[in-house]
Amino acid sequence: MIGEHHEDVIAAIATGAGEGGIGIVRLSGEHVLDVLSRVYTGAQKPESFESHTIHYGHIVHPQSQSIIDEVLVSFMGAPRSYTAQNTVEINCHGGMVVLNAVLDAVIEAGARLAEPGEFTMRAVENGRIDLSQAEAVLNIINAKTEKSLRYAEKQLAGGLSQKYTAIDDELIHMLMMVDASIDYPEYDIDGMTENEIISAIDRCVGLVDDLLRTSSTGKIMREGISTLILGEPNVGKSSLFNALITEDRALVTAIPGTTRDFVDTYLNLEGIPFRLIDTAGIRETADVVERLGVDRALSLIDEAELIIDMRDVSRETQVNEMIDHQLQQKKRIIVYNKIDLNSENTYSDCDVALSAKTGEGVDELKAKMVEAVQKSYPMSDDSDVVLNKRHADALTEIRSHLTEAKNTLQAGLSVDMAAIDLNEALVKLRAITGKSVGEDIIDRIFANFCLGK
Ligand SMILES: Nc1nc2c(ncn2[C@@H]2O[C@H](COP(=O)(O)OP(=O)(O)OP(=O)(O)O)[C@@H](O)[C@H]2O)c(=O)[nH]1
Ligand SMILES: [Mg+2]
Repeated sequence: MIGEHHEDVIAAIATGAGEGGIGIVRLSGEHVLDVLSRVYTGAQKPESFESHTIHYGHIVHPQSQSIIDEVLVSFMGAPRSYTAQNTVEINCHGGMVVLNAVLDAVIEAGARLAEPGEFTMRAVENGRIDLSQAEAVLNIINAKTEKSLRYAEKQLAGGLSQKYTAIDDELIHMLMMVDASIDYPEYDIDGMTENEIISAIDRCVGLVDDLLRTSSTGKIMREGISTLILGEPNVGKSSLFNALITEDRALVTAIPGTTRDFVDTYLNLEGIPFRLIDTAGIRETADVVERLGVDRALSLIDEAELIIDMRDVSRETQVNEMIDHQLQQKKRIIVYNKIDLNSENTYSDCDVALSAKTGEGVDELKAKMVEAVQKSYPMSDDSDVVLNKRHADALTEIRSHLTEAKNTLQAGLSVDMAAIDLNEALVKLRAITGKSVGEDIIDRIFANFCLGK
């Protein structure tokens, strides 16, 4: 179990792998300055460093005292640091060889290599942040757009934690009422307490629902809106894909059936991440490879959140009954392509008429894509959004325990039985915030962290 040896000084390379101007080796633990003093030479001895100061010097080998690198060392004293413990950051030159040499030196000087996520875990264990805020650190690192970043930053600042605390308070209050009515049934005049509990449950379900509504936005911020470009062969799907991402990624030729396997990439439109997928043109075909591509395209329809249904204005579109029915259930933008071939015409029976070749109408399509998403997902900048699937799953379970407790009370069954469900709801909620949370959950979360975080 990580985090057991809380007094250890832990160390890791905190910056990304590869070359950079600067690389950082981070250390945390009560006796971090002792470790540093064995590998650092400079004008001032580490023992006398004041908190939140930076020092110029050299990292040297702890035995031979030979110089490893010229560095800037910053010291953040407890509790005003990332981990809320004494923390040192060694700013070295940014190559992997030098960073590894500095890391080896501090480990020889008494530090221990940190487990993935151990720095953030110490911040949780020291009560500086809760578990949902720790996950926000990962959300920040993985943010796909500036909008997802903003939601993650709000989560780190404790916006969601406050909402969870409000639900926690309600649940504790209910459990106290339940306990009271079990211990002193004589005070329950005409089911007063039960009614009170039922209305508290309703209030609590309201709070949970408010959060659950944001989780669909969270999902798309996490995974992107899966957007399928679909149509017959040769209508210009790959050309549109390339025009949208302004890059020549997908193969384009005049030969129908060019795209086989799907091609996908992320596209950021006004802070909304779209996972754009170019697919094989849909048609009956004897070609085995092309048919696999067509099957794959069809199998993606179910999962897609948005379909760009593409047609070619220079020829008749064959309506494919089977897909057409499937597509009608979906959010769909009907696009006519190649308007440059037929410039006199006006097109009223589609959502956007464009030319992937000249770029005319492509911006209009982008606006339609954004509009389609904004209609279905709340995206105000100042709302707290449940980004993590783990939270959304727990909230769903909390909701069903609350409903179960209410049903029990309304059916006139024993209050003890309702108490079991309310307790379960509290356990699930605490698993989100990490208050007395099972260690297995903590391990799973921190295993996704990288070293040095
Ligand atoms: N004139 C004109 N030609 C276009 C336009 N868009 C695509 N084309 C041409 O249409 C042909 C097919 O384009 P692709 O983008 O490969 O079409 P696709 O739908 O991906 O085709 P498959 O992968 O075979 O299903 C190519 O010769 C393109 O240059 C357009 O807006 N105007
Ligand atoms: Mg193609």
